[in-house]
Amino acid sequence: MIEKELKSLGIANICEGTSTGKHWFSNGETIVSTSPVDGKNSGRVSCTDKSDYERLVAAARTAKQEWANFPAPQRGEIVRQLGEKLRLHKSALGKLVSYEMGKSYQEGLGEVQEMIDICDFAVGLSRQLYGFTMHSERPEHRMYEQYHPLGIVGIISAFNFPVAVWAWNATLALVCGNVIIWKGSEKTPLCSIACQKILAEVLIENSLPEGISSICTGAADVGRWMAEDNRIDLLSATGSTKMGKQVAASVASRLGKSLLELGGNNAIIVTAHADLKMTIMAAVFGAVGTAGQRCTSTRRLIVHEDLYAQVRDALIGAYQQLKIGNPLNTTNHIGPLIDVDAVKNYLSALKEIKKQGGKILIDGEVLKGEGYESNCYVRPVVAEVENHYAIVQKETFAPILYLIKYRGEVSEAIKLQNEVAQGLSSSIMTNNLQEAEYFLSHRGSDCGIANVNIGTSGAEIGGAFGGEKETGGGRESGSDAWKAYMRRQTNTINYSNALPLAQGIKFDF
Ligand code: UN1
Repeated sequence: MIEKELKSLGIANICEGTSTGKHWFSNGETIVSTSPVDGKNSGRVSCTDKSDYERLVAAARTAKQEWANFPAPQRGEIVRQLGEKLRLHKSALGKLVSYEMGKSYQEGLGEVQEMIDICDFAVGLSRQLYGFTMHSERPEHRMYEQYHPLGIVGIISAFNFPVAVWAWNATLALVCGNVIIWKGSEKTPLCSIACQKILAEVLIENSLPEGISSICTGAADVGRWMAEDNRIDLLSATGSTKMGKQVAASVASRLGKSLLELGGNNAIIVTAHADLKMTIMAAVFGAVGTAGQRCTSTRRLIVHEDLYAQVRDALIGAYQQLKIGNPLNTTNHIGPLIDVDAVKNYLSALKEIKKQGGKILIDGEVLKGEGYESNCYVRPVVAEVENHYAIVQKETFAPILYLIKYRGEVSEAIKLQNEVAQGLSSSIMTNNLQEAEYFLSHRGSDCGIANVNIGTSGAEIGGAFGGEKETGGGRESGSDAWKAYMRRQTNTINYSNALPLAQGIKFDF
């Protein structure tokens, strides 16, 4: 199915396990990557064992000085070349993402586009790693701050964005002068290998040490080695809240730095002043796009009672038109879940909704028959629920949309929206200025992302991406998220012949 793409990405032989020599290859046990699209094997990849891990950390340590010595704009030039290669490989990599992960080909291409965009962003940033200057309280003194590379940045990413989240972290970390070690998801190892191969080629072409970028493959063990390793100066982890809590505890116990981007429980508030057509578009894409497996997926729709019946009926109508099937076929809207374990979670959530008193409007099922042989295709669900149900409070990584009714003012809807443990993305659909501004004010959404008249998913790379509460508090991607990848230093320089002390203290002897 993707032989041609693996060849054009130059990783066909690697995925058959016939690789030779390079330091980022591993010798541990073999995992087989199974595509949720057709249930077939797409390649075999060997996991990183402890001695491989030590080898690649050693390679990173050797490379880090040379890379940090390289001026930042020249580091930007390397990232520019990475962006150029990604442009060349966009369709092959997009198709690999779609086949290995199961998202639609359009979304696979979109993910690669995000990588290209963040490369462009990082190239510009490489000339803008600015610090402030301050006026000193002492005469003939100067104060300023500057940012230095941290050293080694570890990246842990999830299956749902198998290439873009790496790029957000990798490109910023690199222009900031760090070397990187990446543990991608063990569910999408070919995507990780493809990215590593593309970047390694750029490094080789520029006679730079390959230890600037390494990957390790494997499950929780490998993540644990990284979290416990004080040679990793920053660990940026994207994934479940459960994983994040383990990483946070482990990194904190060595007083290390972590950057966490974890689960969401994202809501769209639909007020009585919402545009119905836009609302339905935003809600349906947010809930079923990537089969509900984005951390920004819309999980809850909090609708004003005046519009409730209309929204419910329009949603049911829209869901009936959705086509579920092979994501490489662009006429389908929804592809498979990542694997049969994800299907199990979906089925148990469905059971819980019913048990806890939810009313199912569009029932779910696992699809059988031709085209659904992988057993990973499910029908998206819509259910009427109450916000406080335990199942609604949980992030279920599946296309399940909860419909919740509110009465009265927008503050009532915001209260419901904020009454969950997670705080990633949120949005309000309204043409009423007061409602929109209230939602964006400090009394409004408590999330890291708050949108007006667009949905909860599909964030652009230019903004800082991340959220509050159990989402972990970290920010990746745009704005000044780069600061997390550097260490800040405050410098005070005395160019007088005296030594006045700060705060007017006298110390004569
Ligand atoms: C994620 O789901 O981990 O907002 C990241 C979006 C994407 C990023 C999602 N640009 O949907």
